[in-house]
Amino acid sequence: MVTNRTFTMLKPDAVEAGHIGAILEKINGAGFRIVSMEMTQLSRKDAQKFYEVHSERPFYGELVDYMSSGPIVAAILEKDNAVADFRTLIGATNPAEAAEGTIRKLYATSIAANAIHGSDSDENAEIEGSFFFAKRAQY
Ligand code: RTP
Ligand code: MG
Repeated sequence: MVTNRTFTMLKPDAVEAGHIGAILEKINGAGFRIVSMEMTQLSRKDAQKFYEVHSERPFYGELVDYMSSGPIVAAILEKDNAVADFRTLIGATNPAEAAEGTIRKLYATSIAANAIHGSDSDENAEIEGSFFFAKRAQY
């Protein structure tokens, strides 16, 4: 049985709206094990680095402002087929297009303030998890 990992962040809108508990229940209920977790706030520099891949996109400035605007919850999650299954659980980037029952359909307010991040590949899951948790133990 292959077990692997993905990385998530509950974004500032979801934390501010008090949805941490409900979202973590959805994540656990879908069979993900929380391996590491931290509530913190990104500096502008952290947000720029985390989303560097989007630095040429028109929404980059808005994304950096938003992601550094308040506390977030970062976590490493473990499950078979973690990356793909987690992307299914969170739903489409734009909540207006997200499937019923997905975290973004339930909790996102806009394409920018879309409640939650999920890694898009095994390679990025590793890079993003290390960005937050490299210096500490991963259980
Ligand atoms: P994420 O990386 O956060 O999991 O989201 P994603 O893969 O579904 O979407 P991606 O294309 O990687 O975009 C990253 C984040 O940028 C914001 N965004 N804003 N205003 C816009 O048109 C726009 N497009 C994307 C969203 O917060 C998106 O999650
Ligand atoms: Mg992405």
